[in-house]
Amino acid sequence: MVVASPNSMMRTKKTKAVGFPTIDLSMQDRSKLSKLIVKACEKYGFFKVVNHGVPKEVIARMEAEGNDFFAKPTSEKLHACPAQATPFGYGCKNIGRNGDKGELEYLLLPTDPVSVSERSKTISNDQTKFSCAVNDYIEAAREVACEILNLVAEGLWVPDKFVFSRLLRDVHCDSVLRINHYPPMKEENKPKVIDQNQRMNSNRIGFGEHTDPQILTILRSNDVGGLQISVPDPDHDGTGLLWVPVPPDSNEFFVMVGDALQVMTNGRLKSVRHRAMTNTVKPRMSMMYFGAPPLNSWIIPLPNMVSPQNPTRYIPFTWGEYKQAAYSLRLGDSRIDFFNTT
Ligand code: GA4
Repeated sequence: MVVASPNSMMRTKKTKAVGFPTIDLSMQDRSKLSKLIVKACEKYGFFKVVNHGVPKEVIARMEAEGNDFFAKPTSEKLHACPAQATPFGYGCKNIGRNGDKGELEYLLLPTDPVSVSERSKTISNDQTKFSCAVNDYIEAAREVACEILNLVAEGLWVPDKFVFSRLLRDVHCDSVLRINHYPPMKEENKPKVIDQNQRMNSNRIGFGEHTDPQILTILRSNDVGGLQISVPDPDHDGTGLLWVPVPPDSNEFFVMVGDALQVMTNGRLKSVRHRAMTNTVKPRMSMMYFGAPPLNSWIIPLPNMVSPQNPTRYIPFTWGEYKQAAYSLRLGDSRIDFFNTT
């Protein structure tokens, strides 16, 4: 049974409870665990993991480095701006290359230790401390991602259980770490908007709705809410959608299926549409590890996900091609649709 803890329950305007799954990674029964994970990925493309085994100290050091960096004066943060043609470094409000804006500032980092160390020079006064904290965090998040992906493969009866995790462990993997900082918005700057749920929502969108292009995302935030996921509205036979706020939990991780995993499972697992809202009171800081394959990897539905009854839904493409397409589109575009066979 997928466990929806009471604090992850959310009442919609029609007083229907919408819960999302919480998965205990320390569960002994591996077959049951893999089934729970697959079920969560099929239904929501999203779940929370508890008992993940990442030491608190690894998370705390990463959090401290993020806080120290964003507390710096803007003039200093700008030293970490991206070099031309790379998305890496410090960004403020601009998202991607096609005019998307958000109410946030962020750091985007590559995940290989040599590049992290190289980048650290422009980010921190203590390069070694910063790169150690980042590398330890990346390693821990990758381990969580790989364990979940092995369980996904087992739950889907894929013969090679390392088929997904091997891509994240490849030395040439294109994984990314992102640290987002949403400063509190002053009341007078907040326009009133009617959201998808047809409710007045006076919070401003901090990072617009999108799906993550990669294989799997491991998200962790401080104790400030803001993340919302899009789920089927139980009142409309699954045809309508609702935005469901995710209560923050600074000790645990949230897992999101990305587009590449949706394609490799021939659409069985769903990449989750999500967004982040700002608030008036406290700064929110989130950190995401985006697990991605090497640029030249083919993203193709796995043979056991395809049958005469369930033919392949996507044309073959490499991760590099998909990434290029993502950067040529807007944040909220459904880029996966460009690769449909129909
Ligand atoms: C969404 C997930 C990651 O944050 C990210 C984002 C990237 C960026 O901010 O540079 C993208 C966005 C993300 C998807 C579409 C493209 C690329 C902005 C954008 C408009 C780092 C990623 O890999 O894709």
